[in-house]
Formats: sequence, structure tokens, C-alpha cells
Amino acid sequence: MTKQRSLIRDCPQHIGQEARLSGWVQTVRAHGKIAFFDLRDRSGILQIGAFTPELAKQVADLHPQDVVSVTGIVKKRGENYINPDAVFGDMELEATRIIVLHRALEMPFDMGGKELHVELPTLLDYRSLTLKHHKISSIFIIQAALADQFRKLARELDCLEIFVPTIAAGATEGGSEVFPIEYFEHRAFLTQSPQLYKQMLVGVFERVFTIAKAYRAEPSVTTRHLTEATQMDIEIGFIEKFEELLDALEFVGTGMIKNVSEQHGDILKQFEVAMPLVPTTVPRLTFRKAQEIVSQRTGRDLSKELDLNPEDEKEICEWAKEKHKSDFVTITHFPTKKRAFYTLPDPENPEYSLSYDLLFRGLEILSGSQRIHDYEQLVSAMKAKNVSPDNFAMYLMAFQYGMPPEGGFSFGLERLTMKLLELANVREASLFPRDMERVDMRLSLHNEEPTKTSGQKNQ
Ligand code: AMO
Repeated sequence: MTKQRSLIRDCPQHIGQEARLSGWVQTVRAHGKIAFFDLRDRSGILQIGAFTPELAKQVADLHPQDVVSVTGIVKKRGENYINPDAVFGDMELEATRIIVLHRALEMPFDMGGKELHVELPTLLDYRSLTLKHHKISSIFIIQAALADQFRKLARELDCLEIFVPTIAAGATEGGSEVFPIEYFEHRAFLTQSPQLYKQMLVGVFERVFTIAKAYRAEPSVTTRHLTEATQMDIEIGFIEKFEELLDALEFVGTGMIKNVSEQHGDILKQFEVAMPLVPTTVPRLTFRKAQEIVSQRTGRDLSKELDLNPEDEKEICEWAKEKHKSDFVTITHFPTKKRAFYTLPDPENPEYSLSYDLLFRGLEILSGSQRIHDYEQLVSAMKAKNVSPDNFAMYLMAFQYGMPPEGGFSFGLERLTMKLLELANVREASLFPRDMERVDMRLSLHNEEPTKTSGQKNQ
């Protein structure tokens, strides 16, 4: 009977015993009568040694990414042969039998090194291959841990997980950046965020959270925008003070970053990024105060600007780092004009709103607000922003039948991942990024006929 498969991480318990491992060939080192290769499975990487001429020949014929099953004896390596850089560098499997389960094509580029030296277009053109590189796959271990922590912290706030549609009747975040779809004989849209559904469900469950896809027909190509992003949203009912929302978002934002950095310090080290500066109290600034600070530091006049641009966000984060030893800063009270229709204007000064962004290491990673929960006020706010209430009948119904004062926020999962690992481009933090020019493969290479996506319409 064939021996049961073991995982590489269990090898320390099998020293001196026979084990059968299965995985992918990483790098092959053939030296005539003896040969070695590194084997990768989901739990780690281990060196395999072939010390007979037959086995050595078989190993010499292996290629990176071939899938193999290897039986052998797990051995401690001699003092001089220990690899201190590898987790299982003090042991190896001395092979007795190698079975090839799948042969891979020859690599189009070298995948063997610690770093994967390819440009971004190549990284994405060969995504199902490049994701196998140890450093690239680590990005998504961090991402999974962030989502995990988000769920855990949202539950600590007593929120219920909900699953919401991504086909909607209208735009949520503003008119133009929306993908229309043909829906039988009708027109529908891909949701720009889970916003409307999470708000409706506050009328049912009080406190909800969701991890959902959001679609934005972003007509520009930047390092921080995807056309399909993952949003991690929370919405909370019975808000009595605006500050409760700030406390909640900072609790989740700092908690996620702190816990994931502690759990995965090894990956942060691999990416040569510093441990994040997570303060016990996140500095808070109003939008206007933040502008003043940027003006003082840069000499730029921002008094006529209604939003923070990417340079301003970077500058404010530098300030927070210098003055508060914090990689986080919360900005509140953005101009009402610049926020979505559901945002509650500050009753004390309606030109500004009870809204906020959370910045982390120079980038907006979250945005949200207290909401308008009064039906009449909501309909007027829609009309003032040229949003037709007719497209939001079901949403508005929720505000006619018992909606408590409420508010919420949304984290961008790819942006969080990008900033925690200091990646240069948000596309690196998406398994299969979509942008104006790419849906898996580059559109220019594959679509002879123009397709009906809005990304193309916007070009
Ligand atoms: P907003 O549009 O600011 O707010 O989005 C919330 C967060 O989602 C991320 N994000 C993106 N990430 C990558 N590419 C994009 N195109 C993209 N767009 C957004 C950002 C951003 O901070 N409904 C509101 C939230 C709320 O009020 O609760 C909303 O969607 O990290």
C-alpha cells in the first residue's frame, strides 16, 4: 500500500523515518551522480536529495513546477550543510522513489530566486504562474489574514455578517463611474459598493458587516485604483455621537494592522517593511485643519480645494508620524458637496459633513460617514445631487419604516494589503486585478471586436 502523504511542516516529527511528500519542484541542482531539488507544498519548502545514479538522472530531468510525489527517509543535515535562511533548512528527504504527476512547460522567466524579477505587465500576464512564487503568494496570505481579522473585529462589535447583491438598480457612489449591464430587456448596474444594502439591513439587524466586491468604471489608470475592488464594510445603528463611529473604525483599522503584523512578522521581514506604528490613540483632524497643516508644511494654498489629493494625504501622514508616532490619521468633516448623497451634513455647519477617511502610510484606506436617516432629508439630498429617487425605491422604503440614526465605513482590502507590505501598485495586491486595460489578459491583445464594457466606453 502506498504510504500516506505527509506535509513538509510535519517532517521534524519524522526524522529517521520514511515519509511521502507531494508538491511542486522549485529549483533543480544536478551534479552528475547526485542531485537535489527543492520541493514546495502548501506548508513549506524542503530539499530532496537523490544519491543513486538512477534517481539523480530522474531529478536532472525535472523542471521547475513539475508536480511530483517523493518517498524517502527524512534526515537531519550535517552541520556544514544547514541552510540557516530556510525554515526547514536543517533537514532533507533522501529520496528512494520519485513519481512525476504532472510535467510543466519550460519557465518563460526565472522563478527560482528569492525575488521575482519581472515588470508589472509580465507579472500580471502570467498571473496563474507568477502567483506560485513564494514572495508573491505571501501577499495573499497577508490579505487573507486581514480579511480574517476584519471579520473577527466586526463580530467583536456585535455586527452580523451579511451577503449582498452586486447587481443593482442604480449607482451608489456617484453617477459616472458605473458599469451598466444588459439585464435581459432591462438596464442594471454593477454595484459601486455594498452601501445601499448594508444601510437597509441596519433597519433589520442594527449592526452588520460584509466583505463584498465593488465595481468602479475608473476612467484613469493610477497606482491605487482597480475597477473591481474588495470592500470590507461595517454599518451600525443607534448612533448617539459621531465619535462612536470614529472609535469603531479606529478599533477595527488599527486592530487589523496590529494583529496581522504580529502574526506574520516573517512576511513583513521578507518584504523589508517596518512594523507599522500603531498608536493607542489615532490622531484626528478636521479636513480644514489637515489642509492648514499641509499648507504650513509645503507653502501650498489649499483654501479653495474641496478634497485632499494624494500628495496632501502623504504629507498629513508624514505629520502624524513625526508628531504622534502614528502610521494612521483620521480626517473628519469633508465638504458636504464632495461626499455621496447619503452623507449627513454637520447640523452645526452643513457646508461640512459628518464624514471621515482613515489614512494609513500616506493613502486613504477607508471612508465613511454618519448617514441621513430622515426620509424627507434623504430624498432632498438625492435631488440636490441629481440622483433620481425613482431608481432607489427599495432603499428609500427602508427609510419610511423605522430607520435608527446610523453610520458606517468601508475599508479597501487591496489598499490595506498594498500599504502594509509597501507595494508600489495596488494591482500587486489583487489576485486577478481588473483595470481599464485588463480583464485577466490585456484587452488590447485579445478583443479584436470592441466589447461593451464601460471601461472601453470611457477611453
Ligand atoms: P469609497 O468610495 O471611499 O466609499 O470606498 C471605500 C474604500 O474602498 C477602497 N476603494 C478602492 N480601492 C481600489 N480601487 C478602487 N477603485 C477603489 N474605490 C474604493 C478605498 C476606499 O477608502 N460606500 C462608501 C463607504 C461608506 O461610506 O461606508 C464607499 O464606497 O480604500
